[in-house]
Amino acid sequence: MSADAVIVGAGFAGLYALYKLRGLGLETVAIERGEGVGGTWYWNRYPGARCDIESAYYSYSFSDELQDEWDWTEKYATQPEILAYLQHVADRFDLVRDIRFAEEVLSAEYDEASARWRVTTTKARIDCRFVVFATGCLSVPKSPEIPGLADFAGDLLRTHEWPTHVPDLAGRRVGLIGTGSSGIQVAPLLAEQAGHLTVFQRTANFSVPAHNAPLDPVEWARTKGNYRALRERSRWSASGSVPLDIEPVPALSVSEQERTSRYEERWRIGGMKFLQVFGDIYTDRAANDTAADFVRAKIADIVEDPRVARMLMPTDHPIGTKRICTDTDYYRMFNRPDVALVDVRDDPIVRIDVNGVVTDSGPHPLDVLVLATGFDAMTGALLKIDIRGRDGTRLRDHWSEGPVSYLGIAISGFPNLFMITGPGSPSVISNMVTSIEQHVDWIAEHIRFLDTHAVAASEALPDAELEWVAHVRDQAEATLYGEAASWYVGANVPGKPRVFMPYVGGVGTYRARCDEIAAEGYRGFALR
Ligand code: FAD
Ligand code: N01
Repeated sequence: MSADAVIVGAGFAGLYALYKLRGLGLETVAIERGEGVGGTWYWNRYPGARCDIESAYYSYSFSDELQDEWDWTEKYATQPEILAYLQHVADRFDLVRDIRFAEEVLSAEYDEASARWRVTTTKARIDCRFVVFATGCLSVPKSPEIPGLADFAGDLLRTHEWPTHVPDLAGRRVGLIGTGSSGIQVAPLLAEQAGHLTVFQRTANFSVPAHNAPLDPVEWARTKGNYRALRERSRWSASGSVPLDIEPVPALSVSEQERTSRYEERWRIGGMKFLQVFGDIYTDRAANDTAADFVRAKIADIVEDPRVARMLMPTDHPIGTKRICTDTDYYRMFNRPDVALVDVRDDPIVRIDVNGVVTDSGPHPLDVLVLATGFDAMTGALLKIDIRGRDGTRLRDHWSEGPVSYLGIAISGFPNLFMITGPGSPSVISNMVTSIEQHVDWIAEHIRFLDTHAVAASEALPDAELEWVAHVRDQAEATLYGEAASWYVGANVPGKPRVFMPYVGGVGTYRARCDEIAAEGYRGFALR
């Protein structure tokens, strides 16, 4: 079969791309591995899964009607509510008819003579002019490298592929490996349901309370009344969401008392904005230490057993250089008599066997084991697909020393291929829905430009790519991000090249750069 454009993925990015490209009059088909729309919110159905950007902003802004008719119920929406929203979007804009579900894209090969891509899926071959990868930054789960995982005789659950029929946890011994955002969200709910919960922690993470609550109807009406202006501010903000943006004041420019009171105020508000209280948290280690110390003191206050509190205090990375977690009662959970914490740096996991997890100090028998062990982030989904560009160049080779791209959108040697929230764009450092909309709008305008100028193929120039990669690296090097062994640098995947992947210069700055490049007739692209 043939189409003008193939989109891979039907999450926030794929759905909007389908809407937008169809609006250009392109015959467009989307391919999705899952059996429904939603992407992240289709797969991650674990108890406690919810967004950490306020629902009012973690949603599309492209349609005033959609925005007006949808009401969120909580400050941070749950996974079922976000999934219902995305299903509503798919129905409302009649998107489903052009999505092929339960189908995986295996390869994409470019033919220079015809300037067309051949996309091969598990079910079909599709010949198309444009291919848009909306495959997600966090869509390829990563299993832990622990021997014996397959031997475990109990129930093995993964946060990323949480089953619809969950075994009853009541009275059972549950183990959890992984204390990133997913682990920290799911743990308190596991503790409530299980007979006993053992948390296996390798690296302590910083977490701030979400203070989730039902949306206040008066405040929600006020937000909706002013939605267009608020969205416009989000688009030009550093993080892609409002209302509390980064305060420019340096942390050490105010007295200790003032600093503590500002941290207290942000802690009371809760959520990711905690780190936006001073302008230099991400760039100055001494400033960063003040925020990290504040959170460590909070852990000491909340957790009754001082030994457990110490184990929970992160010391190996500046706060914020790994994605900060937001939680509901995570630290408090460790005061329960039926919850245990095992620090697997002190007491390493030796293997998993039929009965449970075996650490240096002995066996931990379990009925259920939950894995929240993260993702092969940002490049995983793209490199799983055999993508071959001009002259048969393989993306896996082009990226053998880490991902390179122009703007995180295009790749030299791969004409008419676009990535949404690719490495080199703000993506995971930002409110992803804002970044997704910006990318899709930009790509659609680019395609419109190609058509109005009778250009068959557009390809990022190698120099523009190199320059952009250097710019992304320089931006990151001006911050503390490099001090953490995070998934932002691929440190969680053995053998993955260590390259800081997201663009940290800010959503608004990035948007201005993209707009400027477009206004200059797509500087940095070869248009043939
Ligand atoms: P995804 O939602 O990941 O969708 C990609 C889709 O592509 C998937 O459905 C996948 O099955 C499909 N796919 C991939 N490869 C193929 C292939 N080869 N063939 C066919 N289909 C394929 N971001 C925020 O900004 N705020 C948040 O609060 C937030 N919370 C999160 C919570 C969780 C639990 C997780 C895991 C991530 C969270 N994120 C958050 C990041 C989140 O991934 C993005 O916000 C957003 O949902 C990404 O949308 P997407 O469409 O780009 O990718
Ligand atoms: O994954 P992670 P995640 N033995 O990589 C541990 C978004 N998100 O799914 O740190 C023992 O953060 C690993 O330990 P270490 C958000 O962007 C958002 O939780 O490598 N432990 C770590 O503790 C987030 O950042 C929300 O030492 C092992 C954990 O597993 C991103 O998704 C919710 C191990 C993995 O943590 C990823 O979060 C969920 C091993 N062999 C996700 N292997 C919101 O709240 C791995 N670990 C909005």
